[in-house]
Amino acid sequence: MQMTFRWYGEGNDSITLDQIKQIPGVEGIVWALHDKMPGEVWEKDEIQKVADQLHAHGFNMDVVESVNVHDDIKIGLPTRDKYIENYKQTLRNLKEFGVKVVCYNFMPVFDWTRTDLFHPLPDGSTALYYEKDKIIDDPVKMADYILDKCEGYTMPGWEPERMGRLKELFEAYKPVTKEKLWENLKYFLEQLMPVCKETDIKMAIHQDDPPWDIFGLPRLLVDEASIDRFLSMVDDPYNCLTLCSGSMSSNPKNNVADIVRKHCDRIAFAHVRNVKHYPNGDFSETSHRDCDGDTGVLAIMKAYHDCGFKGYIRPDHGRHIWGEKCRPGYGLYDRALGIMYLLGIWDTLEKYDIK
Ligand code: DNO
Repeated sequence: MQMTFRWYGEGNDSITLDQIKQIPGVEGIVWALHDKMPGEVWEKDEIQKVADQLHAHGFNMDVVESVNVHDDIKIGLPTRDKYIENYKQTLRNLKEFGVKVVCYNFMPVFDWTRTDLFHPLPDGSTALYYEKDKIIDDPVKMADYILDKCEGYTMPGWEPERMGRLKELFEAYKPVTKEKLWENLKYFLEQLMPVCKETDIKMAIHQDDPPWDIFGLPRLLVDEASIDRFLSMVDDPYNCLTLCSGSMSSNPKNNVADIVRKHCDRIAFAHVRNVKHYPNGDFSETSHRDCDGDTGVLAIMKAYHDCGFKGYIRPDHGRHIWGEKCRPGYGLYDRALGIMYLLGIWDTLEKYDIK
C-alpha cells in the first residue's frame, strides 16, 4: 500500500507541499491540471511544471485525479472520437512522467453531490452533508448554492463554465438511458485499453457519489453488482477501480470490505473515508475513525491488508476543524488525522498477526 494525499496545485490550494511533507508516510501526491477542461490534451510542458514542484519535495506523481471525460463521450455523440483521441494523447504524455493510475468518473453532468458543504457536527466542526429531500428540487438552484458556498475554490466537477450550461447539458443527456450510458462507457474503455497497455497506465473509475440516480440522471457504478458488470464488461487488467468507500457506503446496503475482497486485484486506488447515515436517507461525512460512522473503516483496511493490497490509498474528505479555511472536504488537518488513523491500523496489521 502506498499512502498519498490529494493536492489541488500551487495557487489553487490553501495547503502547501511543505506542510504535506510533514504528514508521516505520504509518498505521493494525487494531482491534476485543474484548469484543463474535459477533452483537452494535457501538454508535456504543463505537466512538467507540476512534476518539478512535486519532485523537489520528494513526492511521486503516480496518481492523477482526475482526467475528466468530455460530456460528448458520455452522451455518445459523433464528436466523441476526437475527444477520445485527445484522452489517448494525454495518457501518452502522462506516461513520460511515470504516471501509473488515472482516476476518472462517468457521472452525467454532476460529479459528487452534496446539499450542505459546511454542516455543523456536534463536536463544533463542519462537514459535507447530503439531505435527500433537497435533491428533488431544481438542479440549477443546487449548482448555484454549491458555487456560492465553495469559498472561491473551483470544485472539481462543478466548474462554473459547465454549470453555466446546465440546462443545455440536461437537454443533451435526455436520450441517454442507463443502458446507453453503459454502452458509451464500454466504447470509451475499449478504445483506451491498447493505449493503457502501451503506456502501462491503469484507468481507475470512481463510483457515483451518491450511488443512485439524481435529478433523473442515470448513474452506473452504484453497488457490487454494477461493479461486477463494469469489470467483466471490459475484462482487462488495465480496467480498474478507484474504490471510494465513502461513495459506496452512502448506500447502507453496500458492503465495501466485501467488494475489496472480491476485486482487490482490480483496485488501483483506494479512497477511504467515513459516512454516518440517518434513518431518512440523509448522510453526513465524519472523521475517519471507525466508530464515528457506518462505513466500516476497520473492516475495509483489514480486507485490503488480507489481500496484500499494493495499490495507492488516500484519506478522503475530512471535516473542517480548528477554524481551518479550506476547500470543502479537502483541508489539511482532518485529512492528516485521517492518514495517521489509517496508518495506525495498517502498521498494527503489519506488525501483529491479527486474524
Ligand atoms: C470528491 C471526489 C470526486 C472524484 C471524482 C473522480 O471529492 O472524490 O470529485 O475526484 O469523481 O473523477
